[in-house]
Amino acid sequence: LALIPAPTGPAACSVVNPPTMTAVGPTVEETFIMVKPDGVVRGLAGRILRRFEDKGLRLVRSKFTMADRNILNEHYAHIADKPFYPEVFDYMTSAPVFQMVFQGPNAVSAGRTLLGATDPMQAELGTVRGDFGLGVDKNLCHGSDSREAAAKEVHLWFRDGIAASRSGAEVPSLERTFIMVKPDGVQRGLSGRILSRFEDKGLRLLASKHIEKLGRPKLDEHYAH
Ligand code: IDP
Ligand code: MG
Repeated sequence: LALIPAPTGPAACSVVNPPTMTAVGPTVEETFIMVKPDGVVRGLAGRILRRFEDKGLRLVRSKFTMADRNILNEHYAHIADKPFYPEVFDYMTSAPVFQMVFQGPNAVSAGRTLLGATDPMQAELGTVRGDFGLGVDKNLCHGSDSREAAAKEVHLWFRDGIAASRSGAEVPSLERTFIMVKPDGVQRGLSGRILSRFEDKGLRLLASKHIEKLGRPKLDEHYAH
């Protein structure tokens, strides 16, 4: 402790006369994050979700679905005239996507930082793309790049609510099981860790939804026994 210089100047004054906390501080934002088909197929949805929860962002919506083709075209309107867009479209519709909305201070830029650069070969290690990807054609995850884009994307992908969505990837001969992360797990930001345990075991996610508050009738039926 003796080695740490004593604070001087304005910082020292603030100890005596602390500034009020209300006027400053980052704004709470929402951002739209989507695990792309390569991330889903490789069983990385939970690990990716976990990184956002570990950062302190709060999961407020999610669904697991095949991307609607029309919405996808709207979502990627800014690259629709690029020569690589047909490839992007085929990739994005090749398997289900896992879509999420996170809330938190500076959620948009925090989300972009967690993702890393668009090209995984340029992305820093420690980021989702840097750690898990090898090429720009399969970069694992989407994240809104501005508050405006986030508002637009949340509206685009969630305007129909969070109806139970099916991936269309079911294999009838295989068994299915129903897993529910309970409120304490969700509130403590453990959804990603729990989901990744199932994916790591080799089980495939087939459907998912985030329910803000369970209704009594549904609960009564679930716990009828
Ligand atoms: P972003 O996802 O990092 O915001 P954008 O420039 O918005 O990057 O591009 C949207 C998506 O288009 C990228 O995430 C990637 O999947 C795809 N993409 C971008 N550039 C290329 C490319 O040169 N070849 C193939 N796909 C690309
Ligand atoms: Mg973008």
